[in-house]
Amino acid sequence: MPRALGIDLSTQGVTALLVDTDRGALLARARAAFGPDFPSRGHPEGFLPGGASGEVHADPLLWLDGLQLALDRLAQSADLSQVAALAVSGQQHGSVYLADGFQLALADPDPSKSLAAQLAPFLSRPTSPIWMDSSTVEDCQAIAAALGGHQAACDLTGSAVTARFTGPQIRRFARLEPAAWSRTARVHLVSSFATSVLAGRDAPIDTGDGAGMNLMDLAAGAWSPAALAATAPDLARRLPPVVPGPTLVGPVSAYLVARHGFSPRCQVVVGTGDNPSSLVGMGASRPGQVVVSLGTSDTLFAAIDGARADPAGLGHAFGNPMGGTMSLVCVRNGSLARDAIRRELGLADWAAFAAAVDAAPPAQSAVLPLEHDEITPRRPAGRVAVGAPVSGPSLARAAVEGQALSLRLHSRWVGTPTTRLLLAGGASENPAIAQVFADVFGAPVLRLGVSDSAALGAALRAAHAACGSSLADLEAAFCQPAPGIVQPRSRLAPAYAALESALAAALR
Ligand code: XUL
Repeated sequence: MPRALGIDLSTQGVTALLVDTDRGALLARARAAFGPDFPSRGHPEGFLPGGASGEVHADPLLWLDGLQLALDRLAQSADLSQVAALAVSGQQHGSVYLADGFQLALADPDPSKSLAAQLAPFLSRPTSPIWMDSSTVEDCQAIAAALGGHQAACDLTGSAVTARFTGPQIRRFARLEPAAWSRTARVHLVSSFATSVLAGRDAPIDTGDGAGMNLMDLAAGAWSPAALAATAPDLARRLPPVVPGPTLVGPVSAYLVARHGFSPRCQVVVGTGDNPSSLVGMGASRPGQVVVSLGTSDTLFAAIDGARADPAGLGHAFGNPMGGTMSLVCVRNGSLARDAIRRELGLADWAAFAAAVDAAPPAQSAVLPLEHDEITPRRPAGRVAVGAPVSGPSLARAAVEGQALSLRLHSRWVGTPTTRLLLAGGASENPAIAQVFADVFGAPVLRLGVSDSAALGAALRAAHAACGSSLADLEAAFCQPAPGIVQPRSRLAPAYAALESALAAALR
């Protein structure tokens, strides 16, 4: 009876999901939240408050403590000795810097002590920059110049040189802290770091997460010597190898066997980023459907045929863990902006917000609510309004329409028509928001029956790569949409097309 475990290390916590792939059943779920579960660490949202130059870092030792707590909690409701395979999904772009000797610390930790305590002496940088960091503007310019400009960088790596990506983060560190850089023997991503710890050996990076670094030749699925040279001295020897998604890393560590009760035969599959993992967990790893995930950040992603790059340099192309590539558009002002508008309008809860969206007439105006500086489109905080003037509670509808129209506009480079839209994330449960997305994209909207799509994707990847389960069977068992398809209202299409053009013009 193959049991597969998916572990998602997100910005705010760790979610572990155990599934039985024969019965198509979810067996157990456990979660550790970095803020509420570790109040004395003082990171209520899971990361360290922003620095003066846009730095946003997190504590990699808190990630390890969160991982252990989630496994302890999972062991209370499930027998971990029955787990046949596991894989990790990690928030993308975050990086961990380790000094020589870390391999030994990984291979032979003392089961009576925490992983964090034993790995702490091997951090050559005490904190990890994460995806919210925007401190690398100068480094992005330098890397882009060395690679022949942003367009050339995008053609090579799948993305223009992007502030939150790991390459620019590495360059800034090597430039500002050369002594610490010279002590750094290995740079890991969140996914490959956690995978290394679980497998007790230095793990590779997959092409899904590797493409979020501006260091990988996307078409070749290998590190690009030119990008490495443009980033930091002696980078090649500090990076683990890059491998395709279905690669086995080896059995779990002796530590996991002794401390958490895993079988020594449990296999670890290479980790990937949370967006590539969600692509699998949503049952969307083959082209044709588009996923919109409405969370702290809103993301839009889809499997794509061949390799493509966004000529505007805002969208990204990553490796698809199931083969080929995927697109990603990431918007920083997601739930944060919706929530700011809800509070501004004095709406007590999301039901009241949905009622305000429903009460206003559709496709009259669009407001792009940027509470913080935005990455897609690249703009300072502030609101961009098009169409009829907006007042009072109709701002709720105009803001959701503005967000949906902007995602539509900034994903047009992908080129594939949207046959159906899979909506995920907290706000997707709101029927009024789902209807706006159906109308704006002109496609039926479905919602996934199971939440935690990143952790689920990790479990399905583990079962596929290590237990030989077929992807089609796994999708049929775990990725069925919830009942109720939201159909688009085609009569609104011309008005939304006009608003999208107006928004494009206003953003130029
Ligand atoms: C994607 C991105 C975020 C992070 C955090 O490029 O920056 O979606 O993966 O979840």
